Amino acid sequence: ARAEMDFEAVGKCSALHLKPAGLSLQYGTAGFRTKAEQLDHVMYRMGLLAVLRSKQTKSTIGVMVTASHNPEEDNGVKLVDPLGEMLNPSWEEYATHLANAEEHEVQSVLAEICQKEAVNLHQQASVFIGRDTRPSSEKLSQSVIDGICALQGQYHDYGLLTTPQLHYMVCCQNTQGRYGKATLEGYYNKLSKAFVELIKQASNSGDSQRCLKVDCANGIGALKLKEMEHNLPQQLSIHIYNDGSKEKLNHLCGADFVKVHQKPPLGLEMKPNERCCSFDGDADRIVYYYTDAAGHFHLIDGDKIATLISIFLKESLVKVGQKLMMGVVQTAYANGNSTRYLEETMKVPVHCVKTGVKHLHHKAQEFDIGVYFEANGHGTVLFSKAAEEKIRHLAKEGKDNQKREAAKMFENTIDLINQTVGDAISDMLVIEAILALKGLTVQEWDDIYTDLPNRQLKVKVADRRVIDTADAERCAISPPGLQEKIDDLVKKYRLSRAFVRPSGTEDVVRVYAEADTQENADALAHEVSLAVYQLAGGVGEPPQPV
Ligand code: G16
Repeated sequence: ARAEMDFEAVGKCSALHLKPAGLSLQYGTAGFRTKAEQLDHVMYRMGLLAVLRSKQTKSTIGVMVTASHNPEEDNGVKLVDPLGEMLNPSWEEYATHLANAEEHEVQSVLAEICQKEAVNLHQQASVFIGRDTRPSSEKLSQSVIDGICALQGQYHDYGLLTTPQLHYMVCCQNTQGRYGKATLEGYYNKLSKAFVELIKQASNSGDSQRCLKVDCANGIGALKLKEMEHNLPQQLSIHIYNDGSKEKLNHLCGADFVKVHQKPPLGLEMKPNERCCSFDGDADRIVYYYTDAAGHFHLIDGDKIATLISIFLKESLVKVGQKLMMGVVQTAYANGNSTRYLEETMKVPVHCVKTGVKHLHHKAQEFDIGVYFEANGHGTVLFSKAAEEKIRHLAKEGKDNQKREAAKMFENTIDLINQTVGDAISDMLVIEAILALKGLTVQEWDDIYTDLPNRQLKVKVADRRVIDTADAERCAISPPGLQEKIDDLVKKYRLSRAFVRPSGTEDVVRVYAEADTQENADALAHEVSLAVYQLAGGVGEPPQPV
């Protein structure tokens, strides 16, 4: 009864954030995502949940209002745990439960969570809030604030932020500033200082200016990159495209569009061999690309980013004279040739996990240096505490001059990386620094290995939950017969592979196929899509050939 009493204010306020009848949502790959107009009650309730999580962990919790790569009409919300990681899985379940509770159940669900997790309601609560540039985001973040206030939590609203910036702020706050200062200025200063130090060491750093064209998906990345620009050195000349002043968020542009369609974004003119990159709608993903002299488009995705960074870190370790255990974490979407290159040529252990940064992050924590990237460009590098301390110690006290200098470079690399989550701005600077230091052109980077031709498609089905997968999503265990069918189709082609999985951010089933030629990858993807359509309850027109 006491718990019920504590939640009295919650009930009153809930009436202002009613759940649409019959609506049921799931905390998916990256939180809740759906049409913005269906999310008001979810935002309010996630404000409530963030307060409980904050009280339980005695730490600041983050709430980010964004739907990242989804269309502008959608929105979403995800919670950020104390060290800047994604919300703990058991709390994801509470989030789903709370979001779907009927109006009269909200208070008892809160009481149940408090009881199960031994939440001390007298404990102070603190929540950081950030939002992307969607038209619906401001109002929805106000609903989050209503939820926080209904439980008397403290909050700091950062307003417009990239998702990784919010993760960064939360981590800084909970490490009492050891990770950095929990302000935008602190973020810009830490990254730009590390970047400046690194590219000072590039042999041609003084004379040549490096140009980079950046497609910001008409999103938050444009605003934040502009804010940061004056902190960056002259040597890097950034040209921002799709800054949101004219066109719609993510529409025919951004990292997801470029990756999935394997073509340049609208609104960015490319001259042959110019280095270009795209952020996604909340700037946690990045992909690079260029067109060659013959006009062919070349995509450099998350797998090639992971490879470049791994090569650099491996070489750096040799220079520092340290043997640290390095591993790379990928998902089923990783190009077969990237995995082969990493394992066979670089001799680095590679692990495959389920889609979703939280899964990659978790696995990467097992190494001294864990490099993780999804093929879609979402990723970062994690350094174990021991590894980081060792490098910092060597940078300060190392006896051998050369090794000490190498350790300082390594230290700057660590500082340039946002270890809380994938971060397009940070990843971009890491890549630019590595290319400058190694004197690599974008073509030379691309030529490290050749991607197997591949194709990604989406299939609409009545209920995507009928598809269940195993083995890091590489095998469909339901509906019956689907995997057998995929196996038969894959056998028709050389160097082929295909899998299907329900998306955790959109109401579709995703299909991935690769094979020896683009025609074969396209044909295989189409045939697998038809199998999904037939065996998993496809709706609308059957999938058309690519
Ligand atoms: C989110 C997740 C990523 C995931 C992507 C697609 O990205 O953070 O880990 O790869 O969704 O997920 P799904 O295939 O389940 O729809 P973002 O950039 O949209 O937040």
